[in-house]
Amino acid sequence: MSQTDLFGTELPQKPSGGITIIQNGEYIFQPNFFSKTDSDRFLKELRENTKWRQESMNMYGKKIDFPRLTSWYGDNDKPYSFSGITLQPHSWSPEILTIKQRIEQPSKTVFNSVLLNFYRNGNDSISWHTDAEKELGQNPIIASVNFGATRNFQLRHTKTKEKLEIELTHGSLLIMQGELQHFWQHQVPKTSKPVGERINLTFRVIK
Ligand SMILES: [Mn+2]
Repeated sequence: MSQTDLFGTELPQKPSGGITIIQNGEYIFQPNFFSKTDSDRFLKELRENTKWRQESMNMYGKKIDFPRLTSWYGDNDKPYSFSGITLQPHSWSPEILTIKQRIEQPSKTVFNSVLLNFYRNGNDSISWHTDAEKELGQNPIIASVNFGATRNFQLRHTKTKEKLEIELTHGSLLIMQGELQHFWQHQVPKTSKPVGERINLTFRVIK
């Protein structure tokens, strides 16, 4: 059986759970890392218990809300800056700590911080960016956990403009590693399809 992309082109079969090597980067994608039961429970708990915030940025003197809610949890009080804002972490909640402990073995990493994003519907999104902030060090390992609606995650090579797409399903785990953050941008585009709520956690190591 082969997968096809949006244009009906055949894509190579990826060994489930293995490392996929791409030009200037590597990733591991496990679509069913968490069981359906666990995923349903985590989605509900994260939705209700997380200290969600509407962050905004200033653009030409106008306050622009980010098209998603965010929250930052972590080990320590090191502030973390991204997209022009600085966040102080909340202390780990039981459910976030459980998720962190479950993904550390496949990631071969002990994480000390996580950024959570709440995509309320298809109008919420994140546009092209990299997770290559200097606090994350050289070649950061980023583990992305997904609950709720499936959203399309796109990667774009900054030089060749090659594009890859991964459907981030309920309970999936995507680990990005190698030099990927230096050569590939990523985004979750808006969609006109009716989609439900999605919560994404990206675990990181802040140096
Ligand atoms: Mn990112």
